[in-house]
Amino acid sequence: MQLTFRWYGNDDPISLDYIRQIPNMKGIVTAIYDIPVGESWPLEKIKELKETVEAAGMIISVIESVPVHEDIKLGKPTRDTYIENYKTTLRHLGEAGIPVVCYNFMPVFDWTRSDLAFELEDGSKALIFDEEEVNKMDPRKLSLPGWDESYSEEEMNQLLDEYKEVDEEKLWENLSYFIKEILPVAEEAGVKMAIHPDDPPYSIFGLPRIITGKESLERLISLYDSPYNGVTLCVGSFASDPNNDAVEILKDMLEKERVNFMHTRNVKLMGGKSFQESAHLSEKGSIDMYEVMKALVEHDFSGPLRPDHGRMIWGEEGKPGYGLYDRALGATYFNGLYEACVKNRRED
Ligand code: DNO
Repeated sequence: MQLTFRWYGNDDPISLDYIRQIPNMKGIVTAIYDIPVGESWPLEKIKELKETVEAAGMIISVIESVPVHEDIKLGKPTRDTYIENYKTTLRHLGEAGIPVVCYNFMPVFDWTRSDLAFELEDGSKALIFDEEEVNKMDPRKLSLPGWDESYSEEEMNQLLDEYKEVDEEKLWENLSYFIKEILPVAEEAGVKMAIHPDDPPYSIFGLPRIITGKESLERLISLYDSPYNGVTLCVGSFASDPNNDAVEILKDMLEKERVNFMHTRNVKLMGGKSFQESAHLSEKGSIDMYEVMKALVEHDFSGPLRPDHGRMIWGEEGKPGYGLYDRALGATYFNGLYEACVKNRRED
């Protein structure tokens, strides 16, 4: 395991110097945020970012994300231009020595929650998904921090209309087209692709969502048979659907050697489709993190892992899910589980 931390670039209130002080912190997960979705990333800008991170004594482990333009997901004729741009970005990232790219194929909305600062019983604040609240939300007026793009009401209306023609099978076709185009380039560039599951992993606002569980990951990897066509195994996203067994999904993908990036965050299922983002500790949520770490160690997982969203604790304010303190607590927790699992294994 290579321990990593997400950093939102120079505008992030959490500095690289602080991140480096978390024990065992090796890698940074970041992106270039000021290039419009669909345009290619210039090599110079990538190199600059890399130098900034390296000057702070760490490396870039993953780019999260290179966003996929909606025209690609919609399968519009203009997609080919955007796919060419994506390929250019991958070539440049490869040239700069970036080993992994995370992306997702969620129509319009990235991760979705009903409340970004829900007060848990211990006074900390967490992101939650309340099924009833989400059903009342108007997608045309929705925008959450951390998304790659937000739209004007008019653009949003148009996009939602266009998606009326795209059902799950059509979205699979469009994903398949994209993957078959970009994977040969990713292979050549030495950049491993890691698709992020849909969060939460089921349809919301009537939009199709397809990266939702074990079967869909198997279908995904069968689209292009290569270790470069892998996944971001976000246990928290998968576990948000009570029908998923996140540990089983993880083991399946580890066996098939397609886990290119790990997101470890816990969720507490609240009945129906509702859930809260809990502290990382197993007993605080619905995921057994010991089992997660044990599976990683047993499969000699050496890829990047980041403690995903944290709660806001100790009065910290900032980007919901991306404060310093609780994510750092998560990191030390995973360090502990990792050390125990590795030593246990040696004794066996
Ligand atoms: C939320 C993240 C997602 C993720 C993208 C990957 O905090 O896990 O926004 O970065 O879905 O493309």
